[in-house]
Amino acid sequence: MSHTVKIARVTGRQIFDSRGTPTVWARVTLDNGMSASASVPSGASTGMFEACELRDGGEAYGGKGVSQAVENVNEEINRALAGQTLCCQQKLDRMLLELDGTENKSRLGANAILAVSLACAKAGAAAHQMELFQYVGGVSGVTLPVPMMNILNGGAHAGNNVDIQEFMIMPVGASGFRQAMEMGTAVYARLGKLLKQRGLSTTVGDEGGYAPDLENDEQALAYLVEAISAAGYEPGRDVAIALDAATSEWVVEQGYRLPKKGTSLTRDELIAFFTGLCERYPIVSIEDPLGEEDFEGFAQITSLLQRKVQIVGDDLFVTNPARLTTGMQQGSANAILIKPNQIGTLTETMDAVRLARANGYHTILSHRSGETEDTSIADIAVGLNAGQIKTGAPARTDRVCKYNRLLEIEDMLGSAALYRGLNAVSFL
Ligand code: 2PG
Ligand code: MG
Repeated sequence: MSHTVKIARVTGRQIFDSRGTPTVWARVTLDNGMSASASVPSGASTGMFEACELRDGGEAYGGKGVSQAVENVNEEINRALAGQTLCCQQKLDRMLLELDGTENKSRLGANAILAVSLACAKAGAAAHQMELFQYVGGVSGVTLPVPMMNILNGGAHAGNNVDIQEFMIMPVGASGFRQAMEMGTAVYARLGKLLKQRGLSTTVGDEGGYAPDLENDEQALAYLVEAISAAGYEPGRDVAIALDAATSEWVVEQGYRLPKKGTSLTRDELIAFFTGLCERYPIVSIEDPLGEEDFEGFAQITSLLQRKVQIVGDDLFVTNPARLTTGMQQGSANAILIKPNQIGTLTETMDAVRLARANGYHTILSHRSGETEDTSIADIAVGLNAGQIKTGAPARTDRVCKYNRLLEIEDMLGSAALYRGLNAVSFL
């Protein structure tokens, strides 16, 4: 019986993410000889309220080495978990939290803790001869997420002159995930052709989307609409648009300043800018339209747009149930981005999803701009019926591996698989 299976040891290693930056990998080996590994991603536009990513500092790797975090896995965490029964993810995660003992996981590192937490879940799934999505969600985890595919990159993820970080497409009119991929890849290819025809760059940013210099940010939206139509789809009905403005990167003392263009805006002007874009383009979702401390501004834009547009808190909530509670009390946003490494354990990630859903907020599982080959977020999205996933362009293996895993899960679920299309995003 698998509940008698025990953890034999936990090992860690420094590996590299998709930007060539060190990150943490961990393996959990069981006393029956089975094992599972996981690795953690890393952000560039990191929220100030995220759990602590422990980095070495100093000269090596530009200060970004993770040898201390890896040592914590190999030493303290290994000592604490070796011999533990692999019975309950919540119990193992609580042990990790207590062992760390800090508010933001700064002693052992959220990168060390999450790698072990996810490896425990994968080992648990393997010991029960289950897929990870089934282990996470049981028989109720059957919803394939609507992908948000970031096909034009700007902000901190690209060297171009575009300030908005992510211009994404959502194949809301697809009947299932496989068709969503067919639609998304067709639009991505069309956009590449269009940019080439206009003499614009088709090099890509950190998440695999094109990163051309443009006359202004709005032009990106016009290109997306043109690419959607050119691929044979109706903008808004078949394929809609989502933005991540990541405006925490724009915050200055007096309001906001677009880092690349140098334009200054007040909060009201920023809100007017986004509501204007929503009138002119088929936008169904905007993430971080205001800064990470501006619960009030978030509440204002939410009340203006909430019937039509999903307002997503990423840096605002940082997958943290306490910050989400503050937001819910004030009516800030109506959706939450869920990034396991912002909070640091699988259990707390699941808590955030549950709290959001119980209060009518939409949930979007998300990658980071620095990624690895780990596909856990695909399984978590299905297991928890999150409804949406954001994991980059349908290009570059660090992004596509998540989409490919979802294709595999859709096949495994067969006729049980659900895809909610526009219902996953809308509030009508
Ligand atoms: C975001 C993420 C992922 P980063 O802002 O939503 O796209 O970026 O990982 O750089 O924080
Ligand atoms: Mg974001």
